[in-house]
Amino acid sequence: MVATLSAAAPAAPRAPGLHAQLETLPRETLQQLQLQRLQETLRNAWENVPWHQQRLRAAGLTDPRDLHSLDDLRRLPFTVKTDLRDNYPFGLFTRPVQQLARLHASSGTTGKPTVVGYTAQDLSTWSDLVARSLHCAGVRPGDLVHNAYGYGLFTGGLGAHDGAGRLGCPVVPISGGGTERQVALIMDFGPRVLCATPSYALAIAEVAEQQGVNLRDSALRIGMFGAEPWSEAMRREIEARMGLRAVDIYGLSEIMGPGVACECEVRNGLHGWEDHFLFETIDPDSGAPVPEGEPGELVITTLTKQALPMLRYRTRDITRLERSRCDCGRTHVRILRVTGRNDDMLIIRGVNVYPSQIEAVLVGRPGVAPHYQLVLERQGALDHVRLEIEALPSVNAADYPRLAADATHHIKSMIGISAKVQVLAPGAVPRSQGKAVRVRDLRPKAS
Ligand code: DLL
Repeated sequence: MVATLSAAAPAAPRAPGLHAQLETLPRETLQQLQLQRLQETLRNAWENVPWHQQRLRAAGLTDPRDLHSLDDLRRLPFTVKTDLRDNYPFGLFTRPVQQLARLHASSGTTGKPTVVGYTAQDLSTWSDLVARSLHCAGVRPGDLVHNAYGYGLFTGGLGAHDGAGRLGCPVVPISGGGTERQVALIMDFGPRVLCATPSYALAIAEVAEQQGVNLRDSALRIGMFGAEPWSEAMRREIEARMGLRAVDIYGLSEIMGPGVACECEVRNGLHGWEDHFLFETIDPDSGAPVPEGEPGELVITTLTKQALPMLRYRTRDITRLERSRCDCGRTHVRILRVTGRNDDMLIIRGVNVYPSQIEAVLVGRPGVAPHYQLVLERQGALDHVRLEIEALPSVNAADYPRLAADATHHIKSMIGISAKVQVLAPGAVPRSQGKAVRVRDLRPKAS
């Protein structure tokens, strides 16, 4: 029987969680723990990373113990991605690389990768948090996990792998790519859980359909999807084609990797694990805090990371924070679906647009496949945006102009922009094996 909620008595948690006590800590207790851990993090950064100490001194701190409340966090300077690049490769680590257990890196589109390091303790914390996230999404010990996140320097593969292991789940470490084989192993091994980017999950579904395999007949029940923005429309599409429950999992390598936040069964925002991280949202232009519930750039401070503590890291991800209690009983903040990155935002004739908004309109439209790319071009002095969409195989080429007109109309009425839509034949939009490339910038590079 489902417990009814009443305003007077908070409902007993329906999903107590893997770390039940920690996941339901009253806010005051959580904040005490956060302050204590923040002070320790600051001391670690101050004493072991000259760069941090210099910047904290410049911000007016004379001693790392000079931080007495969580509100004092605002006195600390932000850290940005270029700070990691400028200190490449190990300049922000608190200890020599010989004392670390692992390195990961994210490949930048320009220049050097961003390198992140973990102590053995950091890896253990990470596994705990991914295990907690998987459990929060409904995964249970013994569930077979098909892990199609890329293994290697990307944090997705090994992060999900270790977390599943920590929960007591056997893992198929297939990594990304070789999509026909993925389909065969899903049918033969019977995993209950699929870990992949949402765009790659869709690519797996498509190949299965081309092979005449119905993944709805497989044992898959839960999809742990993240590493890129995706829409509710995409969630419905994947759920319909794979017959599973699609859950959003968030993270970034600079902070840890997957498992910084994850949806629970209520799926009304992703629980950001506040015993390990502090979450803020700021106005991306002014850096000022935005009121709770308003969209802003997510800023994260780590509270337990040893090798690479991060102070007020600007993620460039745009989201909203909700601190009201979730129906699941967890007290940790809810980070609403990340709609996109600040740097992915396009300004089309004065209107700010994220690719995921376009996706939300396109996916599920009759005759249109859920694959698309935005192409940026320069014509004369002006930037132009072309939207390439793909027709379903069942659509006759003579109907492409009608599809284009239909998409143009819906994008105009729902997002407010006039897009130039081009309909391509089935298969023409490149398929992802990891993070999908949604924007192709063909504009001449500034010299
Ligand atoms: O993508 C870590 C990860 C792996 C998360 C597997 C979830 C699952 P990075 O490669 O450093 O790390 O990329 C981090 O990806 O700042 C967001 O812009 C985006 N991102 C990650 N998860 C989500 C999500 C991993 N659930 C960057 N929704 C982040 C939207 C996401 N964007």
